[in-house]
Amino acid sequence: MMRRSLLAVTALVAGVLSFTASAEAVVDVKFTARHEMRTLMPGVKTVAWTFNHTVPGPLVRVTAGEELRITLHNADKHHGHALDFHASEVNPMRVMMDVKSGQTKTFSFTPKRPGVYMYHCGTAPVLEHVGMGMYGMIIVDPPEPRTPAQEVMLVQSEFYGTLKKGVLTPSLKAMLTRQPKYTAFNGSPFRYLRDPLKVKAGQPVRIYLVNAGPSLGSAFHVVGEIFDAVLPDGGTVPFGSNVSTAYVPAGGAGIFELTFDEAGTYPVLTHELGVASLGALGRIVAE
Ligand SMILES: [Cu+2]
Repeated sequence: MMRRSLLAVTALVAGVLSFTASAEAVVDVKFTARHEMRTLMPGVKTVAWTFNHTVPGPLVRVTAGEELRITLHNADKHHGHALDFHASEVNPMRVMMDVKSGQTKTFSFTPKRPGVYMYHCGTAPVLEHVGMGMYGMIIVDPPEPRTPAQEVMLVQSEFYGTLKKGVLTPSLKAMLTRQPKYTAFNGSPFRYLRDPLKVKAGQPVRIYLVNAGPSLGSAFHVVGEIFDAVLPDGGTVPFGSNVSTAYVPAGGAGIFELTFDEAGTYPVLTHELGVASLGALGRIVAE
Protein backbone atom coordinates (compact mmCIF):
# COMPACT_ATOMS: atom_id res chain seq x y z
CA MET A 1 0.00 0.00 0.00
CA MET A 2 3.05 2.27 -0.43
CA ARG A 3 1.25 4.88 -2.44
CA ARG A 4 3.69 7.59 -1.45
CA SER A 5 4.92 8.54 -4.91
CA LEU A 6 4.20 12.23 -4.57
CA LEU A 7 5.37 14.41 -7.38
CA ALA A 8 8.60 16.30 -7.04
CA VAL A 9 6.93 19.47 -5.88
CA THR A 10 5.83 17.78 -2.68
CA ALA A 11 9.11 18.97 -1.27
CA LEU A 12 7.57 22.44 -1.26
CA VAL A 13 6.31 21.70 2.17
CA ALA A 14 9.54 21.27 4.03
CA GLY A 15 9.87 18.14 6.08
CA VAL A 16 9.85 14.44 5.44
CA LEU A 17 7.74 11.96 7.28
CA SER A 18 8.57 8.43 8.19
CA PHE A 19 5.58 6.66 6.73
CA THR A 20 5.07 2.99 7.23
CA ALA A 21 1.99 1.27 5.97
CA SER A 22 0.82 -2.22 6.71
CA ALA A 23 -1.53 -4.49 4.81
CA GLU A 24 -4.32 -3.23 7.05
CA ALA A 25 -3.82 0.23 5.58
CA VAL A 26 -2.63 1.93 8.72
CA VAL A 27 -0.47 4.96 8.17
CA ASP A 28 1.93 5.68 11.03
CA VAL A 29 3.14 9.24 11.43
CA LYS A 30 5.56 10.45 14.07
CA PHE A 31 5.59 14.01 15.31
CA THR A 32 8.07 15.58 17.70
CA ALA A 33 7.30 18.98 19.20
CA ARG A 34 10.26 21.25 19.95
CA HIS A 35 11.14 24.78 20.94
CA GLU A 36 14.01 25.95 18.75
CA MET A 37 15.64 28.77 16.82
CA ARG A 38 14.97 28.72 13.10
CA THR A 39 15.89 30.82 10.09
CA LEU A 40 12.74 32.59 8.98
CA MET A 41 14.35 34.08 5.89
CA PRO A 42 17.87 35.10 4.89
CA GLY A 43 19.15 37.41 7.62
CA VAL A 44 16.26 36.79 10.04
CA LYS A 45 16.09 34.19 12.79
CA THR A 46 13.27 33.57 15.23
CA VAL A 47 12.28 31.25 18.03
CA ALA A 48 9.70 28.77 16.81
CA TRP A 49 7.67 25.94 18.26
CA THR A 50 7.96 23.22 15.66
CA PHE A 51 6.73 19.82 14.61
CA ASN A 52 9.67 17.77 13.25
CA HIS A 53 11.97 20.84 13.07
CA THR A 54 9.94 22.55 10.34
CA VAL A 55 7.39 25.34 9.91
CA PRO A 56 4.96 24.36 8.56
CA GLY A 57 5.12 20.88 10.02
CA PRO A 58 5.37 17.83 7.77
CA LEU A 59 2.86 17.07 5.05
CA VAL A 60 0.59 14.20 6.06
CA ARG A 61 -1.11 12.28 3.26
CA VAL A 62 -3.52 9.39 3.47
CA THR A 63 -6.36 7.92 1.44
CA ALA A 64 -9.88 8.26 2.83
CA GLY A 65 -10.71 5.17 4.83
CA GLU A 66 -7.12 4.46 5.89
CA GLU A 67 -6.43 4.59 9.60
CA LEU A 68 -4.00 7.33 10.57
CA ARG A 69 -2.00 6.52 13.69
CA ILE A 70 -0.24 9.55 15.14
CA THR A 71 2.51 9.43 17.72
CA LEU A 72 3.29 12.79 19.30
CA HIS A 73 6.46 13.10 21.36
CA ASN A 74 6.85 16.36 23.24
CA ALA A 75 10.55 17.25 23.39
CA ASP A 76 9.76 20.84 24.41
CA LYS A 77 10.73 21.50 28.02
CA HIS A 78 8.55 24.60 28.23
CA HIS A 79 5.00 23.74 27.12
CA GLY A 80 2.50 21.00 26.59
CA HIS A 81 1.44 20.44 22.99
CA ALA A 82 -1.34 18.64 21.17
CA LEU A 83 -2.55 17.91 17.64
CA ASP A 84 -5.87 18.96 16.16
CA PHE A 85 -6.52 17.51 12.71
CA HIS A 86 -9.41 19.19 10.91
CA ALA A 87 -9.81 15.96 8.93
CA SER A 88 -10.50 13.84 11.99
CA GLU A 89 -14.24 13.97 12.88
CA VAL A 90 -13.63 12.58 16.35
CA ASN A 91 -14.20 13.47 19.94
CA PRO A 92 -11.48 16.06 20.55
CA MET A 93 -11.27 14.96 24.18
CA ARG A 94 -10.12 11.55 22.96
CA VAL A 95 -7.49 12.47 20.39
CA MET A 96 -6.50 16.08 20.92
CA MET A 97 -5.39 16.01 24.53
CA ASP A 98 -2.24 17.78 25.66
CA VAL A 99 1.00 15.84 25.74
CA LYS A 100 3.16 17.13 28.59
CA SER A 101 6.87 17.87 28.30
CA GLY A 102 8.90 14.70 27.90
CA GLN A 103 5.84 12.51 27.27
CA THR A 104 4.71 10.57 24.20
CA LYS A 105 1.17 9.66 23.20
CA THR A 106 -0.30 7.70 20.32
CA PHE A 107 -3.81 8.13 19.00
CA SER A 108 -5.58 7.21 15.81
CA PHE A 109 -8.52 8.11 13.64
CA THR A 110 -9.74 7.26 10.16
CA PRO A 111 -10.25 10.26 7.85
CA LYS A 112 -13.41 9.62 5.89
CA ARG A 113 -13.79 12.72 3.72
CA PRO A 114 -11.37 13.45 0.88
CA GLY A 115 -9.92 16.93 0.89
CA VAL A 116 -7.16 19.14 2.14
CA TYR A 117 -7.23 20.32 5.71
CA MET A 118 -5.21 22.13 8.34
CA TYR A 119 -3.73 20.49 11.37
CA HIS A 120 -2.33 22.44 14.28
CA CYS A 121 -1.39 22.37 17.91
CA GLY A 122 -4.52 22.58 20.02
CA THR A 123 -2.96 23.56 23.33
CA ALA A 124 -4.21 26.79 24.86
CA PRO A 125 -3.65 29.51 24.00
CA VAL A 126 -4.07 28.09 20.52
CA LEU A 127 -3.40 31.52 19.01
CA GLU A 128 0.11 31.47 20.46
CA HIS A 129 0.87 27.85 19.55
CA VAL A 130 -0.22 28.42 15.95
CA GLY A 131 1.44 31.84 15.86
CA MET A 132 4.69 30.20 16.96
CA GLY A 133 4.62 27.76 14.04
CA MET A 134 2.72 24.62 15.03
CA TYR A 135 0.60 23.82 11.96
CA GLY A 136 0.62 21.96 8.69
CA MET A 137 -1.34 20.29 5.91
CA ILE A 138 -3.08 16.94 5.67
CA ILE A 139 -4.26 15.71 2.29
CA VAL A 140 -6.92 13.01 2.31
CA ASP A 141 -6.94 11.53 -1.17
CA PRO A 142 -10.16 10.03 -2.54
CA PRO A 143 -10.13 6.23 -2.96
CA GLU A 144 -10.69 6.85 -6.67
CA PRO A 145 -7.67 9.07 -7.43
CA ARG A 146 -8.13 12.57 -8.75
CA THR A 147 -7.18 13.16 -12.38
CA PRO A 148 -3.40 13.40 -12.83
CA ALA A 149 -1.93 16.86 -12.32
CA GLN A 150 1.23 18.58 -11.24
CA GLU A 151 0.88 19.18 -7.52
CA VAL A 152 1.85 22.25 -5.55
CA MET A 153 1.34 22.44 -1.79
CA LEU A 154 1.20 25.84 -0.10
CA VAL A 155 0.61 26.73 3.53
CA GLN A 156 -0.01 30.43 4.11
CA SER A 157 0.67 31.84 7.57
CA GLU A 158 1.64 34.88 9.62
CA PHE A 159 4.62 35.66 11.87
CA TYR A 160 4.35 38.20 14.66
CA GLY A 161 6.97 40.01 16.67
CA THR A 162 9.60 42.71 16.93
CA LEU A 163 12.62 42.66 14.65
CA LYS A 164 15.96 43.71 16.10
CA LYS A 165 19.43 42.90 14.74
CA GLY A 166 18.15 40.07 12.58
CA VAL A 167 16.13 38.38 15.32
CA LEU A 168 12.33 38.39 15.34
CA THR A 169 11.19 38.21 18.96
CA PRO A 170 7.65 36.78 18.92
CA SER A 171 4.83 38.86 20.39
CA LEU A 172 1.53 37.51 21.67
CA LYS A 173 0.26 41.09 21.84
CA ALA A 174 0.91 41.51 18.09
CA MET A 175 -0.90 38.19 17.51
CA LEU A 176 -3.88 39.44 19.49
CA THR A 177 -4.02 42.70 17.53
CA ARG A 178 -3.49 40.87 14.21
CA GLN A 179 -0.48 42.93 13.19
CA PRO A 180 1.99 40.49 11.61
CA LYS A 181 5.57 41.43 10.88
CA TYR A 182 5.68 38.87 8.08
CA THR A 183 3.42 36.56 6.13
CA ALA A 184 4.58 33.59 4.10
CA PHE A 185 3.92 30.59 1.93
CA ASN A 186 5.56 27.48 3.37
CA GLY A 187 7.20 29.14 6.32
CA SER A 188 9.47 31.76 4.80
CA PRO A 189 8.45 35.25 3.62
CA PHE A 190 8.97 35.73 -0.13
CA ARG A 191 10.32 32.18 -0.36
CA TYR A 192 9.15 31.70 -3.92
CA LEU A 193 10.30 35.10 -5.09
CA ARG A 194 13.79 33.93 -4.19
CA ASP A 195 13.26 30.40 -5.51
CA PRO A 196 10.24 30.24 -7.84
CA LEU A 197 8.00 27.21 -8.14
CA LYS A 198 8.29 25.44 -11.47
CA VAL A 199 5.57 23.70 -13.46
CA LYS A 200 5.05 22.62 -17.04
CA ALA A 201 2.94 24.87 -19.24
CA GLY A 202 -0.02 23.30 -20.99
CA GLN A 203 -0.52 20.62 -18.35
CA PRO A 204 -2.96 20.70 -15.43
CA VAL A 205 -1.76 22.01 -12.08
CA ARG A 206 -3.46 21.31 -8.77
CA ILE A 207 -2.58 23.69 -5.94
CA TYR A 208 -3.39 22.50 -2.42
CA LEU A 209 -3.61 25.50 -0.11
CA VAL A 210 -3.98 25.60 3.66
CA ASN A 211 -4.42 28.97 5.30
CA ALA A 212 -2.97 28.39 8.75
CA GLY A 213 -3.49 31.99 9.83
CA PRO A 214 -3.62 32.21 12.76
CA SER A 215 -5.88 35.20 12.09
CA LEU A 216 -5.88 36.60 8.55
CA GLY A 217 -7.65 35.36 5.44
CA SER A 218 -6.16 34.45 2.09
CA ALA A 219 -7.60 35.93 -1.09
CA PHE A 220 -5.78 33.39 -3.18
CA HIS A 221 -4.86 34.48 -6.68
CA VAL A 222 -2.44 33.67 -9.47
CA VAL A 223 -1.70 36.72 -11.60
CA GLY A 224 -2.56 36.15 -15.25
CA GLU A 225 -4.64 33.05 -14.62
CA ILE A 226 -8.18 31.95 -13.90
CA PHE A 227 -8.88 28.77 -11.95
CA ASP A 228 -10.71 26.01 -13.81
CA ALA A 229 -12.08 24.86 -10.46
CA VAL A 230 -11.92 25.92 -6.83
CA LEU A 231 -12.82 23.25 -4.28
CA PRO A 232 -13.22 24.60 -0.74
CA ASP A 233 -11.40 22.24 1.66
CA GLY A 234 -10.87 20.01 -1.37
CA GLY A 235 -14.47 18.83 -1.21
CA THR A 236 -16.63 17.52 -3.99
CA VAL A 237 -18.72 20.66 -4.58
CA PRO A 238 -16.79 23.32 -6.50
CA PHE A 239 -17.04 26.89 -5.27
CA GLY A 240 -17.10 27.67 -8.93
CA SER A 241 -15.26 27.63 -12.21
CA ASN A 242 -13.73 30.65 -13.91
CA VAL A 243 -12.83 32.13 -10.52
CA SER A 244 -9.84 34.45 -10.47
CA THR A 245 -9.62 34.96 -6.71
CA ALA A 246 -11.10 32.86 -3.93
CA TYR A 247 -11.16 33.44 -0.22
CA VAL A 248 -9.77 30.87 2.16
CA PRO A 249 -10.43 31.74 5.79
CA ALA A 250 -7.92 31.21 8.57
CA GLY A 251 -8.20 27.54 9.41
CA GLY A 252 -9.56 26.73 5.97
CA ALA A 253 -8.10 25.19 2.86
CA GLY A 254 -8.79 24.65 -0.80
CA ILE A 255 -7.81 22.96 -4.01
CA PHE A 256 -7.19 25.28 -6.93
CA GLU A 257 -6.98 23.75 -10.39
CA LEU A 258 -5.56 25.59 -13.36
CA THR A 259 -3.48 25.21 -16.51
CA PHE A 260 -0.88 27.68 -17.65
CA ASP A 261 -1.49 27.86 -21.38
CA GLU A 262 1.42 30.18 -21.98
CA ALA A 263 4.95 29.76 -20.66
CA GLY A 264 5.96 32.58 -18.37
CA THR A 265 6.37 33.80 -14.82
CA TYR A 266 3.17 34.15 -12.83
CA PRO A 267 3.01 35.83 -9.40
CA VAL A 268 1.07 33.88 -6.75
CA LEU A 269 -0.25 35.72 -3.72
CA THR A 270 -3.04 36.61 -1.40
CA HIS A 271 -4.80 39.50 -3.12
CA GLU A 272 -5.21 41.14 0.27
CA LEU A 273 -2.28 43.21 -0.87
CA GLY A 274 -1.22 44.58 2.49
CA VAL A 275 -0.91 40.99 3.65
CA ALA A 276 0.92 39.86 0.51
CA SER A 277 3.41 42.71 0.86
CA LEU A 278 4.63 41.13 4.11
CA GLY A 279 5.70 37.94 2.37
CA ALA A 280 2.78 35.81 1.13
CA LEU A 281 3.89 36.50 -2.42
CA GLY A 282 5.79 34.23 -4.76
CA ARG A 283 6.24 33.25 -8.37
CA ILE A 284 5.33 30.24 -10.44
CA VAL A 285 7.42 29.70 -13.54
CA ALA A 286 5.60 27.75 -16.24
CA GLU A 287 8.06 26.27 -18.74
CU1 LIG B 1 1.72 23.59 20.97
